Parts: sequence; C-alpha cells; structure tokens
Amino acid sequence: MEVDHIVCSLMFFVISIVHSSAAPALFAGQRTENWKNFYMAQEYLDKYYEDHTQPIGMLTSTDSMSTKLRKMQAFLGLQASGKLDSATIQAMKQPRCGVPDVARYRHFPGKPKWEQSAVTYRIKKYTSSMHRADVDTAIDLALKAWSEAAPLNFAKMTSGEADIMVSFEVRDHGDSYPFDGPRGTLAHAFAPGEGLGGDTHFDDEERWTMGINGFNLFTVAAHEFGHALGLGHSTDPTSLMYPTYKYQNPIGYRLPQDDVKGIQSLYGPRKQAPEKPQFPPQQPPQQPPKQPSPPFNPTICDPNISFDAVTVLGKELLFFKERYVWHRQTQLTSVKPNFISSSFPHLMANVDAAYNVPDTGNAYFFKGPYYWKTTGNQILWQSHPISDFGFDSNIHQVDAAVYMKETGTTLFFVGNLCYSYNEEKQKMEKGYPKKTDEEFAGIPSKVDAAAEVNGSLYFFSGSKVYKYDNEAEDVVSVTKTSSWIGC
Ligand code: 0D3
Ligand code: CA
Ligand code: ZN
Ligand code: ZN
Repeated sequence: MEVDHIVCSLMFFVISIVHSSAAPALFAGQRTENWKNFYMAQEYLDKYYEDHTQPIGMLTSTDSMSTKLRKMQAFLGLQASGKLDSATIQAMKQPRCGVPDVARYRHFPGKPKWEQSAVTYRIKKYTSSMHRADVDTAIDLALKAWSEAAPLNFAKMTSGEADIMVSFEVRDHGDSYPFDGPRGTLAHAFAPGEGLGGDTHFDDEERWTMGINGFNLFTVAAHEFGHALGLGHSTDPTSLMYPTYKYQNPIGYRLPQDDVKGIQSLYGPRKQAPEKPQFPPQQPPQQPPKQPSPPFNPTICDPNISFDAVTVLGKELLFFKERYVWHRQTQLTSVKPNFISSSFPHLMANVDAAYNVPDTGNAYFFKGPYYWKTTGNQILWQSHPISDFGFDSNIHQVDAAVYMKETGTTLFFVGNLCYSYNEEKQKMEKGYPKKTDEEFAGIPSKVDAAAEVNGSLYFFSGSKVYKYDNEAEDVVSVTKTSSWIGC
C-alpha cells in the first residue's frame, strides 16, 4: 500500500525539525530564500510522503526529498519537477491533507480500482457508541449509495479477510495514521488494492450516531467508501466527496451528480439492478405471494401505473412501487424512479403503506404484519408488529394509510374496510372499522395508497386517483395515477 493512497483530513501542522543543509537545490527560483517554506515543505513531505514502514528519525537526504516532492506534485496534479516552486508551496499551504482540489471529483494516482464487481466487506471492530445493528445498517446503506450508481455488488463477510475491512480505532492503530481524538479527522480509508487497500477506519473517539447529533455514521461511511472505491476529494461543495463533513440524511439519500460521475468514470454505469432486496429477518417465512405479474419497468412511463404506497416526507411526496421510489418535490419538476434501496433499507421494498405525521416528524412504513418508524432524521430500524396500532391479530397487512392533519387521526385501509387511529391517544377510534365506500362516498372500496396534500385527501386505486373533499363529503376530481409522476 502506498502512503499517498491514504486519505485523511489531517490539519496542516508544524513540527520543527532541522534537516539537511542542501535545501536551496530544491528551490525553483534562485532568489527564493524562503527557508520557512523549505522547512514547511520538509515537514509536509515527511508527514504525508514519508514511507512510514521505515523507522522514523532517519536522516532525510535531498534526493529523497525531491523524490518525495515529485511524488507529491504528481499526486496533486502539479508539474512533477521535484523543485519547490510557488505552485507547490501554495498547494502545501492548503489546510487539508494532500488531497487535491483542482477538479471536481478526483481519482488516486494510477487510478486504482477494484477489478472484480463483487467487493467483499467485513465489519471487524464495532463502536460502543451505537448498536451493532445500527452500524450494520449505516454501513450497508453507505455501500448501497455507491452500488446504485456503478456495477459493484458488496458482499458482507463475518470472518476472514475481506477487501474492505471496516473497524473503529483510536489513536495509534498500526497503520501509521494515528487518529487525533474527538473532532478533527473523523475517519480514513485506503484506495483499492491488496492488504490495507480498501480498508476503512473510523475514529472511535467521535460520537457516532444514526441521527443529526455527533457524527452521522452513514454520512462518514458513504464518504470513506468513496475513497475505498478509488475516489479522492472533490471541490464540488455539493458532493459527498467534498473534504469536510456535512450531515446527510440516510433517508432518501441519493448520490450527488459529481460523485455519480466520479464513480462511473472508474467503473462505468450500472446496467442491471442491484441484487434483489431480501426480506426482513423478522418477517415470517410464509407470506401470501402476490399474484405473478410481468417484471415492472420503471423507466417506461406506464399510463396504467398504480402505487403500493404514497406519503409526504418533509418537502417531498414519495411514491412507492415494488423496488422503486419516486421523489417528487412540491413543485413538479422531472420525477425519476430510484431504487428504494438507494434511500431506504432494502427491506422496505414492496411496502404496503406509508404515512407521515408532520407535527412529530414521524413517518411509518408498513410491510406485511410489521411496521418501521422514522423519527425526524432517523429510522428506528427495529420493526414492530402492526398490532401495536390495535389491529386484530387476524389482520396481517394494511393496504394504505394517511394522516389527516385536521383531525389528528390516521386512516388505515384494509381490504374494503377503513380504521381511524387517534395519534394523540395512540388508540383506534371507536366505531371502526367501517366500510370504506360508505365512509368516503365516491371512492372505490379498495385503495392502494392515500396521501393528504395541501389539505386534500387523495386516494390511489389502480390507475386512478380520487380527490376527496371533506367538506363536500364527495369525490371532486379523478386523475390518472401516472400523471402524479409526470407521465
Ligand atoms: C474528515 O475527517 C474526512 C471524512 C469526511 C469528510 C466529508 C464527509 C464525511 C467524512 C476524512 S477523509 N474530514 C474532517 C472533518 O470534516 C476535516 N472533520 C469534522 C468537522 O466537522 N470539521
Ligand atoms: Ca478525530
Ligand atoms: Zn487507520
Ligand atoms: Zn475524505
């Protein structure tokens, strides 16, 4: 593993050591008498371009310094003159580690990449600041962000040597890049290659979380895996590979354009969908199979499309179908399908229903006899039985759910029946279930999905959407389902 393949964000710091007196030979301009620059350069090169597999404290000769200079210049995309010219001095004064900023996305020198599409990973050492299952999920989602964009499949290992060995470490941990305690460097990863190559270390003195506080593990892991797959830092401030941490919500996360371009320049675009999502382990093995239908192609605008679930989440309207989710901003721009697994845990494919309570920020996703809850920015990954809502044990799934702001209740649709759940009291309202077509005149007895948008209720049933007016107690308009995703 070459030293310059490591990526970190060490702040530039100075140690005063007096080195060789042959310094001027390195300067490009004869009139340059900036010894401060020379010492700065020497320290920089020692810190970032020293072969740390060798014992430290050895005398550094001018030769090896210019070699290191050349190496550094090549790495930074500068002219590899081996001379300490002003561009090189400028680059060294950048308050970040030797990760270049000239282009947007960057690769490592020699463009190291994984030659096989199946890349293995193993979480070797966990952190004590998070549940293991949450670490697994954060890592899983972070890898998924990349495998959505490029033809890579990540295979998890629980023993032995994997391509990407993930661990939480403190201070000195055997790779010459000791961590620095709380804040500062959060993590580092090695570019693709043998041995240390691909390995990803997280500073275990940080407070790792699933949410917005501390450092969000998904965010940092997604960034580090960019390095582990061969990407350097990007100058695009909206990119994931930008050098400084900015919280990214794992829910609804999609790889920014610059990072997609970066990864595809190494591995090409993804042609076929990532592996089929697995069922949650908590799920009973026997689920009544849905009637077989031809494989659904989300890129073809099907005028007869129907949805599994629809919900508002934050400023977006989300449409779920099988393994896909469409994100629609309040103002309709172009709406493209994405794999559910790029934004949500893969187990959320084929959701039955979803709803959101804007006041609490909670969203609920239903699948078979289980539901998942997301709070503010984090998914509580544990699934719970839908009987928590007060459904009888003979109810094994719900078809649709919608929260109504005005009443503070959530409507659930099961077969031709509807239930009303009081969110405040956390109880089913008396008198339910009722027949859906009796409670809501004009809508079909069976609905696939429901959502409240701008105070109006919309019922999705097959290829049609019924807008229901609570005041008029009737359907006021019917639209094609496909028009909701811009078809
Ligand atoms: C790092 O520690 C990066 C990790 C990183 C960068 C961007 C997004 C997620 C993770 C090392 S490769 N950067 C330092 C950092 O952001 C500079 N520290 C915390 C801070 O808040 N400044
Ligand atoms: Ca740190
Ligand atoms: Zn390390
Ligand atoms: Zn980085």
